[in-house]
Amino acid sequence: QFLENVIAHPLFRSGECTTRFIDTTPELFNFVKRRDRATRLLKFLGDVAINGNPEMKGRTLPQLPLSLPIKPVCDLTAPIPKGTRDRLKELGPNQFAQWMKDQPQVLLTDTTMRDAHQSLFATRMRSDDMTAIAPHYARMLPQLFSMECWGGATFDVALRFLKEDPWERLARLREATPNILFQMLLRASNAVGYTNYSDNVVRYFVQQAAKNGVDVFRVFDSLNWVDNMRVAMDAVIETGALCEGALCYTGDLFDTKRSKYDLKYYVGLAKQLEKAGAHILGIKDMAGVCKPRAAFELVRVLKQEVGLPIHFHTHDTSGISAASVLAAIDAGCDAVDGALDAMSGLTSQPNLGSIAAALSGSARDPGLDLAAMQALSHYWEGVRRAYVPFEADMRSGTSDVYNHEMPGGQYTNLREQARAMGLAHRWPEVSKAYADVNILFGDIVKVTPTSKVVGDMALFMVANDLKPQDVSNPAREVAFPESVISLFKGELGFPPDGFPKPLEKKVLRGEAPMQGRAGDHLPPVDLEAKRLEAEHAIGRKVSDTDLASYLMYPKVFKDYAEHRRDYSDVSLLPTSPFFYGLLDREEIAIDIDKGKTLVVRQTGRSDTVDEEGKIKVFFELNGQPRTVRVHKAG
Ligand code: 3PY
Ligand code: ZN
Repeated sequence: QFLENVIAHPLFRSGECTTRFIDTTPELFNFVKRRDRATRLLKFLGDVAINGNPEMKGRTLPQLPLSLPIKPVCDLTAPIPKGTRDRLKELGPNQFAQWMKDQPQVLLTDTTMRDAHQSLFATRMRSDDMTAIAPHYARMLPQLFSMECWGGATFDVALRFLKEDPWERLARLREATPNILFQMLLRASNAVGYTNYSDNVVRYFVQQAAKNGVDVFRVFDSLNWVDNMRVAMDAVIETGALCEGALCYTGDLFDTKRSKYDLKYYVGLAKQLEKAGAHILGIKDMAGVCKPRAAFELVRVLKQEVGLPIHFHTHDTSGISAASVLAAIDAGCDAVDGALDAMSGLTSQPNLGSIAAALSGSARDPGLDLAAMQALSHYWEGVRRAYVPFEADMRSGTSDVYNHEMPGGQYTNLREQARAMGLAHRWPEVSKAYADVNILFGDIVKVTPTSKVVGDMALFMVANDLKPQDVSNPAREVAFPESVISLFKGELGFPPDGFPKPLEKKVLRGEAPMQGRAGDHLPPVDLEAKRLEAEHAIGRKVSDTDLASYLMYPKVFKDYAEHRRDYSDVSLLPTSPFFYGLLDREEIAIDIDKGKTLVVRQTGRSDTVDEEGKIKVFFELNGQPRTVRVHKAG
């Protein structure tokens, strides 16, 4: 605690302390008795019991108690079979890519732990639900190509809403599944954020991710600007990990009226990515608009034009994405993404179990154990029940996706944003405005973060009853959202043909957009100075991975660190008590360390508020009575 006292001391924070600081500051040696982890976790549970989890505010809660997810029967003491990660270690990335092309089977990625929940329930899946099943994956599905389990929105949401450390999630998963490649989604210069970072920050983030267990980096740029991907791609290649350079698919390959995104455009992009050093070429159909015919033609031609293995990713928003996946495979695609059955469909990926079953016995049979996939899916079915309040009220695929082109990973998040702004009932207008904004912006690639800007503008238009002609009318004053101004300035890069000039003029009020990459204008960040700044901000030592979090999201990380200080590591709680609190007489076990388990039982609560406005919540902790006093909010 001495170091924490030093860091927290006002004199130290002011930067004015001298070498005599320690000798002349006796209070540095005042050590407060820190409440132990169990007490802090009880405080959290008490708060949720009385005030609810803030995340649940305004949502319809499920019927409690929830039945627990059922884990498959699996001998977890059995040795872990070798998998793709062992092969990568053996071959290195170049030969591994060659192996991908040479072997006849189609390789499968399971996106359940990243894109599937990002797309189905606003990225809210907690680490506990993932780590509980990770050792089963290692033993039951060692033939998987990869597990996409990190990056994209999961980083931000873990810290901001779930109050857990994404790096700890990665470490726990890595320990449990050492044999299967872990894949992350990296937004190139935007890393896992919504804006371009300094080049050295992007490099630092990639190094930390590789060091802590990411093997495959799917790198994309939200405007398909390959020059803006090089820093991230070079950093990945330098770590020895697999670099999957992804082109984002948008529009319609066969729509001659929209020739901007034709075959020539994608072949050109793929060649640039190959030249930039990608080991794998990703086709990232983030909205799920790549129709079967387009998927076949794209893969067929790209297989001829580039020498890289191809990995196809899509979303099932339309309801027919499995047809696109099978078409891509027919055209020679090397690897495809899907989500395990219970986490598939709608805005998520197509059904991995069904794809595997459809291919079984064929020349390209992926060779996975179908029964194992079903057993794991059964577990996810149970997990999903706890997240129902975050799901969009969507029961079927919708061909409307070909109009709005909203990424699957954005859909539930944007609905969330609309809900928070009181616009839930005007969702059809939001989705129409989203399509209008795309046209206003010049028909751009929409994927994080450009998709976020389009979403912000769509919400802004609906909230302010603005029509596209109001936005483009030079005589009509419009207070554009900050993110729109930033986009037109070029802070996220540029589409190949720039933004439409008249709107650019209006948004930037005549100011010129920046020239070149944002990264060329952003000075390198002094990482050690930032570490010190972070330590001052949170009053404790900051690890390398903490620093990476702070560099991405300084305020979010600070809030998270405060939450952790007050409540300890809430990621260790099972999901139902985390979101919904314990029912009276309900008991849970919390594994706080290897071999150290807390048994917590909520025994009741006081009926009345005391003179300080507090309610007592009664627990038993390992059989001993404990009371938590909670301030009743509101
Ligand atoms: C993300 O960047 O989070 C995405 O899922 C983009 O599709
Ligand atoms: Zn996706």
